[in-house]
Amino acid sequence: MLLSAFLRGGAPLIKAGAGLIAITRPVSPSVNQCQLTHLQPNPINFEMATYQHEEYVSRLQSLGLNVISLPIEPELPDSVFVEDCAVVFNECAIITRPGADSRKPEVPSVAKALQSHRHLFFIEEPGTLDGGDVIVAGKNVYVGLSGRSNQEAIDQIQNYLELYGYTVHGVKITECLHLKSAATLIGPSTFLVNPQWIDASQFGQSKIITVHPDEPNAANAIWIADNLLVFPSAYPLTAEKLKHLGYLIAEVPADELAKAEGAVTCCSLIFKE
Ligand code: CIR
Repeated sequence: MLLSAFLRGGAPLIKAGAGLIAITRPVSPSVNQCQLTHLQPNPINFEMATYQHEEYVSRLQSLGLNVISLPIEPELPDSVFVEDCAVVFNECAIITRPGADSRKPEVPSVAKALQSHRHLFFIEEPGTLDGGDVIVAGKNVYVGLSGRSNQEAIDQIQNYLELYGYTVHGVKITECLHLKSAATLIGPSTFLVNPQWIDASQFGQSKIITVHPDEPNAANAIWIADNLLVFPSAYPLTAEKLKHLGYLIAEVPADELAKAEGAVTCCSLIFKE
């Protein structure tokens, strides 16, 4: 891995994303018709959302990731949230069957983009799965039993991944859209968690870091490598805590797409080349 140090915004970061691909897709102009589960409609400024998304993409590029941008999907309001369409492992990828019907047409273009990189497995009816419900921690795969992802999908994932030695765990969450709203992996065995939305004992003996209680949405971070995180700039108290713990933080503006219940992990599919 290339570890060339560089300076941006005064903070020393490392180009730790070399050797990683990130699939992204621009914000759809119909984003205001997005699915909403826990939020009331709040007008999304398309130009601002696009600007913030471009900042996100350029930050991934500056960290060394090879970004593949899929064509815009003007008719699919939630199509910027590519994370929900697939889960990519080192050995294969699982193409999801999103829980919201309006999101199912987002999947084929993501599958097409992945087919030259991984062997593909597909979640079949009656299984439903959003990629935002899946955390891969080594050979443990945690799947949120949310309003979008069901036990049938978990059974199919277990079946596909047994071959590669993974163990799949169904995880209970409350009051949030996806497992990754409540928790993300920020180290080989370290989770950033909002304990109001998940009982972290479900992650076994892992190390747990909690978000600041005033920032319930701050548990969604992208762990690139080593101790480097891509983190939404809207959560300064949790960011400060993480910096004190030794994390390097690449902060990105993400508040416009937060009105669509999206966070930083949702906007990319990141995997080893
Ligand atoms: C939805 O409800 O499906 C979108 N409005 C937000 C999806 C966010 N995706 C994610 O957290 N992985």
